[in-house]
Amino acid sequence: MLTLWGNADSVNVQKVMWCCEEAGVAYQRIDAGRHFGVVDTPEFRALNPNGLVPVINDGGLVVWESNTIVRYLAARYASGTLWPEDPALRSHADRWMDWTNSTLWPALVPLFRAYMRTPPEQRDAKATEAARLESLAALTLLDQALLGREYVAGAHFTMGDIALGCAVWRWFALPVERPTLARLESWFGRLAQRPACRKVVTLPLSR
Ligand SMILES: N[C@@H](CCC(=O)N[C@@H](CS)C(=O)NCC(=O)O)C(=O)O
Repeated sequence: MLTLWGNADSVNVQKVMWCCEEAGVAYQRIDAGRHFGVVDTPEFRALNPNGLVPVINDGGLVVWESNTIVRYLAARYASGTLWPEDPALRSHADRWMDWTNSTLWPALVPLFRAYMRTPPEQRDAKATEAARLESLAALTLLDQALLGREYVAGAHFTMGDIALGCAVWRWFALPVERPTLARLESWFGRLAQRPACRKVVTLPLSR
């Protein structure tokens, strides 16, 4: 059975859990990261020298970096579904996975930290508003890209929706002003109907 290290409320760990659930991969999860610690132990650093979760061990193969894990699992266990076999289609899933880490998540992180990790009296209102606007700009771009698409790679749910959906859930779950982005909301509504998403992603955010 695959072993996954990481706390269940981590955005990056949720990508891996959601992928396993969709692909029907059985896994055991070991709490690590945040208040669970573990990530600074020599044993964990031998698995991931970065000291970050998620990490998996699948039959002796250790993999870290959440999007790499999702790609590995999709290619190995869900080829033709989560992993589009057509390279052109796959490039759409891939680009939104990379965009999640390069553009959307860096915009969302300060917003997430302000509301979930900072007491109200210590919040920097200006920086928080700047983060909201930056997140909104990124999500407006995504909303436009979803024109004529059910999912980010086209007509079918893929690994691209998993990585992106975990980050976008934070936007919807945070107590921020959200102008209507109709295509984004419809797309996320489709993701949120999936039992695997409801089981491991669309849960209350924890502080
Ligand atoms: N680029 C990495 C980032 C991993 C990351 O930042 N993980 C966070 C949790 S989301 C972490 O391990 N933080 C240290 C901790 O929780 O102790 C990935 O996508 O896997």
